[in-house]
Amino acid sequence: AQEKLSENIRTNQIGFYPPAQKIAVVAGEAYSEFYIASPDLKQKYFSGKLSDVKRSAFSPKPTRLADFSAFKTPGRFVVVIPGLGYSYPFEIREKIHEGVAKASIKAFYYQRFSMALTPQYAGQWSRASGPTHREVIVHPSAATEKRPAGTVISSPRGWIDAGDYNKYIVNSGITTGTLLSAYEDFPAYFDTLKLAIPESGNDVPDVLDEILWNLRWMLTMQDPADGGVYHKCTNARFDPMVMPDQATTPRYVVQKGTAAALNLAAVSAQAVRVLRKFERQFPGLADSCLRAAQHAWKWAQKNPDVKYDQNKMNEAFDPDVTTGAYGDRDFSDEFSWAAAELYATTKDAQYRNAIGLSPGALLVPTWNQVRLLGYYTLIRHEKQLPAEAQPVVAEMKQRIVQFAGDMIKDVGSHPYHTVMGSTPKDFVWGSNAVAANQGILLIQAYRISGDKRYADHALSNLDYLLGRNATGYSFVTGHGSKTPMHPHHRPSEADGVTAPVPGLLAGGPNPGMQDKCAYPSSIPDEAYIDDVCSYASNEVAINWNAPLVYLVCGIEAMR
Ligand code: G3I
Ligand code: 9MR
Repeated sequence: AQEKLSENIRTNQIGFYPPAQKIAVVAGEAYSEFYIASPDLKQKYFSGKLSDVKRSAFSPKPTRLADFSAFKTPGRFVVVIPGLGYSYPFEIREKIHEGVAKASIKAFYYQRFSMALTPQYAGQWSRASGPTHREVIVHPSAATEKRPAGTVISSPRGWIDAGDYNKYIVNSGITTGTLLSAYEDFPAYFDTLKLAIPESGNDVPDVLDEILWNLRWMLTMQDPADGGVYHKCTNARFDPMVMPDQATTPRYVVQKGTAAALNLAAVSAQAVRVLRKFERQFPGLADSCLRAAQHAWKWAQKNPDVKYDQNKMNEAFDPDVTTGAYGDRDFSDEFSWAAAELYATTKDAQYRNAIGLSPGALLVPTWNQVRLLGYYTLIRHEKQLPAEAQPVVAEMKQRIVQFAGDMIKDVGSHPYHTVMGSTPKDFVWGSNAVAANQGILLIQAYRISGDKRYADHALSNLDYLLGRNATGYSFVTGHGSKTPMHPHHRPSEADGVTAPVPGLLAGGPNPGMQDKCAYPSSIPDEAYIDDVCSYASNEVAINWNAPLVYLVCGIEAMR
């Protein structure tokens, strides 16, 4: 029969390592057989039966699985379901995710403020520099005696947060921390990874050069007089869909807050450990970071509950600021994370006492929940920590492995056979970062326990992001056959280039649908639309790309 391409056969659109688990998911229950063929369908290689029917509690759509893990031959293939059609092509080979790995980090280069992207490094996505942010205004909400409202300060560099042209300390925190953790966990992998960025010629790993672009900005957000940290560097209202060089409305630094101080403390304390190895290239920077971290920590101790409440701020001060709030209200996890980073760096007992062990259930990290970042750090540096820390670290290890065990328990009955989507609660704004952060947790559990099942499930969450999901999209721009073409990303929309900036992870299914765009479905795992209108499902964000970096680079590194 003449088979057709079917979007109802969903699998990783990039491909598989030869020995890895290989699964395609078939939407519907009408078919029972599958085979693996060459993309022109002329060669048939492997055949099998589909699994029994899987159903989730939150979707009426049944699925069956095609498991071709036993097929290990390198090459380019499709999955064929006789009568239904064939899948997008994929490859089987070693280093299969290397392209996505590099692109996921290079995406940060494309997000840089304060510099032009030249054709040499940015190809068709080259663009003029936006404003350098060397003249940023102190908003009345942030006024002090030394820096009264209207004072001009310099706050250059940093990454564009997402689809909008602002810089938020809270979101930079988890992003930069996650990238530093990727480097700390897999240094040998990153030491030789070349990304074709302007700094590629220096003798510093490219990923570290990229991280420093943002870290140096974060340091400018600290008020040297008191150690407090401004919540964000932003304009008053979101820019229209223009290129960065047209994002010229005034930028402000706004109110200091506890979350901002602790995010800077955590990230700069962590950076000290990495930068000590590059003292020759960056003389004094590690020391500056440590001073900044300690100063911010002290500010947070004196100001332990300063929330960023944008509405309240707007009642008291002009101009009103209506850009992203990142308004956390609970700082216990930020205290724990910052204390853990300061402790791992300094071994000073005052910080150990502030780490605490949360009695509640562990939570997968997100911008307002960072407790596990501290656990990961202490576990990573366990051997260098004083004896007094060992019992706490032992308990953290045990709890992470237990959490991972709970995560994978019922995967066998899930429609997409991934940890991601076990519960409809996974489908929040930025759900793809939930998948990636679950992947990080599973990798941590694997590193702690040596139990390979955790690494396999981390990989299947990557399969989810690259196409084995209920939308049928590979969510990384430019990587896969069906990928987002219209992300809510101002440069991609305004640059006149058909292809969006590559390597960016779209937000993903979000039944909240806060943008009120014309979603094709409101079922939690399908509530996604590839439309520039959709900032709630199709924006990109640095805190979503960073866990993708960790997941895909970690997996490549571990092979
Ligand atoms: O905290 C509540 C929780 O108690 C409740 O159970 C849950 C139910 O939906 O909602 C939780 O609040 C959510 C909040 O994120 C915290 O997770 C909100 O519904 C949700 O709308 C909110 O979404 C955030 C969104 O901004 C709107 O504020 C996203 O996490 C955040 O990633 C996103 O970030 C934006 C920036 O503001 C601006 N730049 C772009 C960036 C990405 O879209
Ligand atoms: O473009 C904005 C996006 O970056 C934010 O994540 C999102 C939520 O805060 O808001 C977007 O801006 C929209 C605004 O909130 C409402 N009017 C339409 C804007 C999108 O063009």
